[in-house]
Amino acid sequence: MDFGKSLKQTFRKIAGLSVVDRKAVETIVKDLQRVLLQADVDVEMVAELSEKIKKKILGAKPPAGLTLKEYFVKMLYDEMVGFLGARKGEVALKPQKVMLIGLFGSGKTTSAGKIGKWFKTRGVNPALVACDTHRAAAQAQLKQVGRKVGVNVYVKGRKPEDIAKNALRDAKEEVLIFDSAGRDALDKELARELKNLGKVIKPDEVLLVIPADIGQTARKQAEEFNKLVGITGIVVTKLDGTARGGGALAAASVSGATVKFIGTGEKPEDMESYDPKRFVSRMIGYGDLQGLLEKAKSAGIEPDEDKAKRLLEGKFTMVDFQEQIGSMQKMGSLSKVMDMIPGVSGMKIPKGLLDVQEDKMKKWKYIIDSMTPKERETPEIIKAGRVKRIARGSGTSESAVRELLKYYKQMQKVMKLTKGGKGFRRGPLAKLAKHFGLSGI
Ligand SMILES: Nc1nc2c(ncn2[C@@H]2O[C@H](COP(=O)(O)OP(=O)(O)O)[C@@H](O)[C@H]2O)c(=O)[nH]1
Ligand SMILES: [Mg+2]
Repeated sequence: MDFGKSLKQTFRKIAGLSVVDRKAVETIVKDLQRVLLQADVDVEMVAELSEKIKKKILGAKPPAGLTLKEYFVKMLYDEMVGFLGARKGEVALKPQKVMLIGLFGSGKTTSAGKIGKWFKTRGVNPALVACDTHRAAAQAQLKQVGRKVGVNVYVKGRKPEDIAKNALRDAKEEVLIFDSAGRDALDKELARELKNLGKVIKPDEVLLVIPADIGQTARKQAEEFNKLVGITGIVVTKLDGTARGGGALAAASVSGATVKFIGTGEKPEDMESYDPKRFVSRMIGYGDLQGLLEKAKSAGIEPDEDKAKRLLEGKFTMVDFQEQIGSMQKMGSLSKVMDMIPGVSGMKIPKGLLDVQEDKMKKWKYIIDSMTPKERETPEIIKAGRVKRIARGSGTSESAVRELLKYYKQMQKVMKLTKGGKGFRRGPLAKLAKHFGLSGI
């Protein structure tokens, strides 16, 4: 099973714990160890992390507003983020020279095209330079890659240094990405070739390309390359095709180098700048858990067990809706909030539901204020006569009242969907969602 799926299950197990005692923590840590070892993470690193997690959770006093279990989830999330990358991999969007190095088949040529596309879609004009003269078809391959993503490829010259020199002289593009030759291992010959090429290029970035399937060996490779030729960062490719991606990322992180890009497929668009937070969030399917925890805090939303229970039972009234509107206003746009809620982020929600404007929400608040308590509890009784009265009382229009009622009905439908949805009503994530009083959205 792949790393992301197994890790997600471990998080679900935490959310499903009835008590967080020593035994429960031991079980979770064992589970995590199995997941990490399967991903080819170094044994010592696994042992170290296990001890750290145990120490942090046993006898811990959770911060205000979080239960011990929620704290456990958040702590493990933070630890995983740190484990899979000390830093976010930022590559500046500015004119620069990027040199790609690495062994045979690691994905240099493919990555050159992908990184070119990455710059291009961000408005910085790139070109590729074909400095691999070692393999016969290498230049033709790069040309093809360049055609695919619609960027120039410079090939003039016989030796790698000459090709680089010519490109540096001729190219008008803002970013130059230099492809280079690999070998089966980092031998003297390759080291010398890369050093010479580096002297000519004077690159701003030297990115070592490493395939994820080499797992923990990534550390040794990164250290060796760094010692012999110097690197500014790592590109981890082929994360899509292996269960060992976690091991490779963790190993790259301890080598001291920053992973700047990750390759997640063979297509030109399958490359992204690496953000460990986003990577872990996406893997465990929590949306941006961190962001939600922080936002919920700053918005001062207190857990409301009663309300949450009612919502989870599918009793969703205008009163709940009114409260939700209040929460939404505090937390920003509804779509932002939705993205961050466990169990909801992956759900199909009618698009219109998310595009409610601020001023509309305000209007709706006035409208609900103008309803009688009975109307709020059973909005179905609001027919033409009541619509007129409410419109007048709230200083809005009848069409605004009708629109709100329609929206409310749609919301109820979504509620019914979430009721049956996995991991939301009954699932282990429900509790966490409850904490935010947002379970009904
Ligand atoms: N699935 C997958 N395949 C990749 C990825 N990156 C590169 N490849 C494949 O790996 C093989 C070697 O890539 P190439 O760029 O020629 O490696 P190079 O020798 O370092 O230049 C090719 O078949 C690529 O299509 C990736 O992120 N995912
Ligand atoms: Mg190549």
